Amino acid sequence: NQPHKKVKTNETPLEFTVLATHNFARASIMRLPHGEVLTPVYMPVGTKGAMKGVTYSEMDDLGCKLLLANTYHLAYKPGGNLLEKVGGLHNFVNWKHNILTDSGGFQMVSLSQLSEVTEEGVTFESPYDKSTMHLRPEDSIHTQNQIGADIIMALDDVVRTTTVGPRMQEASERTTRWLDRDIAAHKRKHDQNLFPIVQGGIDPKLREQSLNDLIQREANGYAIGGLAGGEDKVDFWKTVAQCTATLPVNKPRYLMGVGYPVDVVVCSCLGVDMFDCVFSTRTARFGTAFTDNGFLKLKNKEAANVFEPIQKGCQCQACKSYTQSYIHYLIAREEVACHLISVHNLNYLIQLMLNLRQSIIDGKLIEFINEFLKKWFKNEG
Ligand code: PRF
Ligand code: ZN
Repeated sequence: NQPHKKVKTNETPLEFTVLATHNFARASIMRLPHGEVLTPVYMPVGTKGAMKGVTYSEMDDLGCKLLLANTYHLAYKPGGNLLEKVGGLHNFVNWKHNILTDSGGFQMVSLSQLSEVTEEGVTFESPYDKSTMHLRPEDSIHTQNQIGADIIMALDDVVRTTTVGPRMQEASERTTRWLDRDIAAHKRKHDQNLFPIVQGGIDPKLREQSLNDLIQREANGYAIGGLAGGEDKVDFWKTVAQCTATLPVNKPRYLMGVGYPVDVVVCSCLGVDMFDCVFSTRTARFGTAFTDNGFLKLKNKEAANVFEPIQKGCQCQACKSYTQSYIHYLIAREEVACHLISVHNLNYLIQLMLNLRQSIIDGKLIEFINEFLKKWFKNEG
C-alpha cells in the first residue's frame, strides 16, 4: 500500500476555475491536492471511513473524485492518532482521490439528545459506550489535521432550522467566534482547505450577518449549513439563493446535507457547486432506486414482473447485469440487493451532475431542466 502522492504542489491547496455559467448556475473545475473535481458535484458519504455497502474501488469505478467522511466517527474509532500514524485517511482506506471531512459537531448534536453546547465547545455522551467526548473548535481541527482530508469543515453551532429568536442568533454568532479559533488552530493551511459554514437559519438578517462575517475571513470555499432540517421548501430555496448571491463568485459553495435529486438540480441552478447527503444510500437500503421517472420502490410486488433494468441505459453494475424482478427477489433474501441499489443510486446522482454540468457548458441548461422535470414528475400526472 504505497502512500498516495499529492498531485498539486502550488502554495494554494484549491484552485477554482469557472468554465461556463447560465444565470447563477456554474460549470467549474476545482483543483484539490488529490486531483481535479468537476462541479457541480455530488459527494457520496462514507461516514465511518467506509461507504455503507460500497467499496472504495467501486466508488472509483463510478468516477467519484471527492468523498465525505465524518470527524466525530473517525475520532471515536480508529482515532486521530492512528490515522496520523498511517499518514492520514487516504492511506488508511487506500483512496487516491479527494476527501472532505465534516467537523463533527453537527453529527454529535443530531445523533443524540445527550449533547451540550457551550461557548467552549460541544460535549457529547457516546451512544456506543456512554463515554464523553469534548469537541472544541481546536479539537475538531486538530483531528481533521490528523485525518488529512483535502477539505476540512469549521466547527459550527447547529440548531434546528426552525429555531427562532435568541438561540438562533447565538448559534450563528458563536459559529463565527468558533471559526476564528478554527483558523488559529489550523496547522495545515498549505494542503488542507478550511471551509467556514454560513448559519443563521431561515432568517435573512441573521444569514446576512453570518455571510458578511465569514466572507471577511477569506476562505478558499464556503459552505451553507443549517438547512434541509424540515423547513418550508420556499424558505429553503430563498435562503440558498440569498447565500449564493452573496458568496464570492470565484470560490466553491457547498450546500450541506442536500442530496434529493430535484433539490440538487434546483440548487445547482441557484449557484451551488457541491452537495452531500446520505439519502441516496440510505433509501437504497430500504429498497428505493432513483430513476429518471422518480423513485422506484423495488420492494413492491409489481417489480417481480419487470424484466428490465432499474433504469434503461444506465451503465452501473446493477443495471448492466440484473432485472428489477431479480433485485426484487433478492431484497427479501440477500444483503447484496442493497449493495446493487446503492451503486445504482450513487451512479445516478454522479451522472445527473455530469449531465447538468455539460448542459451548462453547451448552453442547454433550460432544455436539460425541462426534460429532467418533465420526466421526474411524469408519474404524478
Ligand atoms: N453543519 C455541519 N454539517 C452539516 C450541516 C450543518 O449545518 C448540515 C445541514 N443540516 C448537514 N451536515 N457541520
Ligand atoms: Zn443503474
